[in-house]
Amino acid sequence: MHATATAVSPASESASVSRWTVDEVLALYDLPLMDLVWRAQSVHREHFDPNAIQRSTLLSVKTGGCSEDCGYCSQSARNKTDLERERLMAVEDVVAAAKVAKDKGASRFCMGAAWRGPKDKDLDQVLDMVREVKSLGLQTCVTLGMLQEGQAEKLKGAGLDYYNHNLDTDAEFYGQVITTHTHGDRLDTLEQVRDAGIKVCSGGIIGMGESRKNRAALIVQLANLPKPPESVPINNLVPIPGTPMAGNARLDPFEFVRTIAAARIAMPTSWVRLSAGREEMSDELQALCFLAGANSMFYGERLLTTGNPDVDRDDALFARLGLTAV
Ligand code: SAM
Ligand code: DTB
Ligand code: SF4
Repeated sequence: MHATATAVSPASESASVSRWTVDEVLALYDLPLMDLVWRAQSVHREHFDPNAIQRSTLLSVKTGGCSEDCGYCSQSARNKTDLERERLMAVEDVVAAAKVAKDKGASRFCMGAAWRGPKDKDLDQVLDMVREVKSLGLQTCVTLGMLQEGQAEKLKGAGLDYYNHNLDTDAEFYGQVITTHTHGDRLDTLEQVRDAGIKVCSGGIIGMGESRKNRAALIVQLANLPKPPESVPINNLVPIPGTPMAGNARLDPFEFVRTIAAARIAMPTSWVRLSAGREEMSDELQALCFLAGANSMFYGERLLTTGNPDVDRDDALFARLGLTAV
């Protein structure tokens, strides 16, 4: 028998902290889809305008040649992908791309680097990028890998709004995807970001061969952080030729919708981002994701190294659904 729509709520709840268990999130996944989506949409409407979607544009400012062995990633030097490596971009080229993103209607510009973590000399150049992009009136986000002590404070000092650092998958499954760093390392960086007063962007990837229980556990690990991330990207694996995950079976799209809904319910005040994998999704599937509580997306023709829907297609989708960009 399925759980009823009202039977599932976090085990302990106080004004500021809610603690979810994996069983509770699994019970959400087990709801009939209509009950789950209805519940997610109800929670969503308590905290957000249901027709407003936040749009971030991504730019890979340093591409490929990464020392880490993340099994999904086109940019790991260990994976035999045909990606061209590129050095850290010049600040003026980054600013030019940010201006284009702003003119097209993005509110946040997110700069990604294929590093295990930044060296201090490279960080100085990223700090200039952050200052200049911010001065255009855009929110700023960077994703640079693991931070060492003092680096988060420098980013905060440059005016950084968000740091993206995904937990990516359940702690239990992590070692089957990545061996060059640990889930605990990711948590350490998230703590440094939080302590420096930068907003946290952290989510994960599904479709990597993990179980539904792993997916539920990832959501629990995000929701039960000392403070849930302000922004939670949910990525559908983009299978990249030359990576160990190139041949992964495609996840049932409704499982993706269920994951969005579970994230929305477990993290009611976070922005949940419908992230990688959108290019392959129909407009109808994306609409279902918004109904399930997604209220953010990547906007612009490229993610980091792979494609994203054309701006024209997204603008048409917004018009068809009556969505507004924030
Ligand atoms: N090196 C930094 C790090 O690992 O945090 C920043 C860049 S890394 C590419 C940023 C995120 O992109 C990863 O944590 C992962 O969630 C996502 N990602 C990378 N490759 C992906 C793929 N093939 N499909 C879906 N998401 C992917
Ligand atoms: C996130 O969660 N997804 C973005 C962003 N944060 C950095 C990256 C998606 C990358 C997809 C594969 C690629 O383009 O290389
Ligand atoms: Fe490197 Fe990040 Fe890709 Fe892992 S996900 S290989 S750390 S760029």
